[in-house]
Amino acid sequence: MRVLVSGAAGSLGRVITVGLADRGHDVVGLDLVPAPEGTSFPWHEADCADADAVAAVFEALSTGGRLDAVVHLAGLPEEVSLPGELTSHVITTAALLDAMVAHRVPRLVYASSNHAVGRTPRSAGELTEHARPRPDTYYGVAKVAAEALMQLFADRHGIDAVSCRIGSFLEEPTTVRALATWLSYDDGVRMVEAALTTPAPGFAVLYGISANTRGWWDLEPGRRLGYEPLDDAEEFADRIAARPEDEAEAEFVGGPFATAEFHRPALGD
Ligand code: 15L
Repeated sequence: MRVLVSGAAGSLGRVITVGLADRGHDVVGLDLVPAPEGTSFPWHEADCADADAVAAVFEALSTGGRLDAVVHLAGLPEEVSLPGELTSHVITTAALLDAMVAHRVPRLVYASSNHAVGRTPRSAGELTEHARPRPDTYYGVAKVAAEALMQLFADRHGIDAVSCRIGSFLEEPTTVRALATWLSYDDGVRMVEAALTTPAPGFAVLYGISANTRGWWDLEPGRRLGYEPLDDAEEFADRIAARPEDEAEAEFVGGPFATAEFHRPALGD
């Protein structure tokens, strides 16, 4: 498939682009910054929050053949202000979806986050795809809104849009929480490839974690889309020291983002 990957220079992007290229996909990188040294696929520098810049990238790409999908990984990975989060996650998703409609690109795979449902208490039991939006931060609010946009464009324009609510995408888990929420690099590539290739998903949500022994997020929605995780954080368990924060981080899906440390006004300081 010919796939445009936004946020290609980011922590997710660097892994996913190489993984997809290794699996034979024709990857095109898109980021605010130049391609990392040694990048062997085409690259466009643009801000995904700038709709005109995004439209220009799609226009340039249209001369090189059909684009089959967009993998949208661009966006701040942490909590900033509400306006900052909305720009970073909602406006970028909107700019890409508008360009996809204009150029008849049929599929979007999105790096959403567990923080869209991060305030769901652990005591509620298994976290399923039907968990209602329950963000833990403005970051989570923006992920919820980006998912809503995907649903809207799926309904209005028939775009297949798979939202991957990712856990902790790390080389290895480093906290007790991550023993449950870890997404390994290899499983991350498997997840994105499944979301790209599964037939006609419409709008769908999956939980992006590995097959962690301690996981409590439902893996079935991903399996239905062809995502079969193979790694398990448990192999790292004996290297992880307990911390005083572990208990509070275990209370809600979003871990530290759901604690009082992140409480702040929606607007202003
Ligand atoms: C995310 O979505 C964030 O981008 C990252 O900073 C971590 O908080 C991660 O989730 C997580 O929940 O571990």
